[in-house]
Amino acid sequence: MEKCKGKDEAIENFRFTGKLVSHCIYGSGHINDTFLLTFEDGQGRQSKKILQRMNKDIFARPVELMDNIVNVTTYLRERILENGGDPDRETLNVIPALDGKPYYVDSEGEYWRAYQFIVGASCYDQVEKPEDFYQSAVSFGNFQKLLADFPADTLHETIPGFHDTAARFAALKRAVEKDICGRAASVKEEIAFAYAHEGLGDILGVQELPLRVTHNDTKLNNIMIDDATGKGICVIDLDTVMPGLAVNDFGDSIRFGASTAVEDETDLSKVHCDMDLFEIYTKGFIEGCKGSLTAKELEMLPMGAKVMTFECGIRFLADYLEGDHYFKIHREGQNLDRCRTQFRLVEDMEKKWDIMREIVRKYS
Ligand code: ADP
Ligand code: GN1
Ligand code: MG
Repeated sequence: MEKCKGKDEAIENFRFTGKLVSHCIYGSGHINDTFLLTFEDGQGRQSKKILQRMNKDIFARPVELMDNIVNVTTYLRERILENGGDPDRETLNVIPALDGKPYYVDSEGEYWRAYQFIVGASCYDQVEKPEDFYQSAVSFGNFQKLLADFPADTLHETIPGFHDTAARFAALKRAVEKDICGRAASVKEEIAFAYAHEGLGDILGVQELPLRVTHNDTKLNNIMIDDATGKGICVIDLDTVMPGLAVNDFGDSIRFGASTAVEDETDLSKVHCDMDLFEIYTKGFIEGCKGSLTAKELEMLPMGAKVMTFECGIRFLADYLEGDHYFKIHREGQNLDRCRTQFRLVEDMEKKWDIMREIVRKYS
């Protein structure tokens, strides 16, 4: 059982029932500290819960963040019920703290939250079956469609400028100039690649793309696929649900799920953007959005993929230069490896640009 300061205190302060029988670090998210807790009742029946220590370096206003999550999940619950679905499995369900708040602040000032564990479903770090990727596309498209009438003005901006690619580029430039870890000289090629693609930061902003309530972090491992039916059951990781662009949600899924390699692959010869997976996702996302995407949004889907991949690459590079304080790493150089896979994917998309556009046209 892993040690983590404040965890035991947090466990005692949520409305969990039964006796805690095990707890372990869980999942492969880069941001929060996630734990799986197992409780047992008097009859020996087990139930699982997710406990998370929110990353307050990244989410500076955890109370506002939880306000968003409660509002969004309450809204989704109503829509899911209207559609005859099961809100206990199809949306996150927040477990309140003993004082009724949707979070607990421990004696060190760390913020914790708890969710019902979604049973009989799995998250994937890489596509194992193309059908899973298709299912994730339908779910992310549908998620956006479900939130179409959510009052966007009630949402707090949890990370300002989250997908402002031009601002991300400016942040990279500052990181290069400051070079606080003395790493810039060893990543000249990556910096040159980023600088040569600076223009990508300005492309989406000048298009007429509607602001929608979007997820903004549509990685394959932020969706749960039902083990029995193979259907995309629940969109999770709602920390960045904010007004945003549909093409970015599309693009972030492509950069992660349509890659033939994991995000931190060190052998770049394995890294490609797979056009069969691109096609499967395109079909599913457009279907999931159920006719709500405008002609301009459809046209810009490939650009969303390229921009999101580039943006993620420069974020990884900036974090590497700044000493890996944003994205969790499990080995030295991991953020640099992540940056390299993203840049390789951008190059590959450039080679396959006409094919990508043709695929989008086919389903538009
Ligand atoms: P991060 O922001 O660090 O990515 P996530 O909220 O995505 O954190 O959670 C990390 C992982 O924990 C997910 O990828 C998933 O595997 C698992 N997880 C999170 N919430 C649940 C849940 N309610 N039920 C089951 N697994 C979950
Ligand atoms: C982070 O939280 P997680 O691991 O699902 C990040 C995303 C990046 C992604 C790269 C809040 O996502 O923006 O695209 O890592 N989330 C945040 O894998 O910064
Ligand atoms: Mg996540």
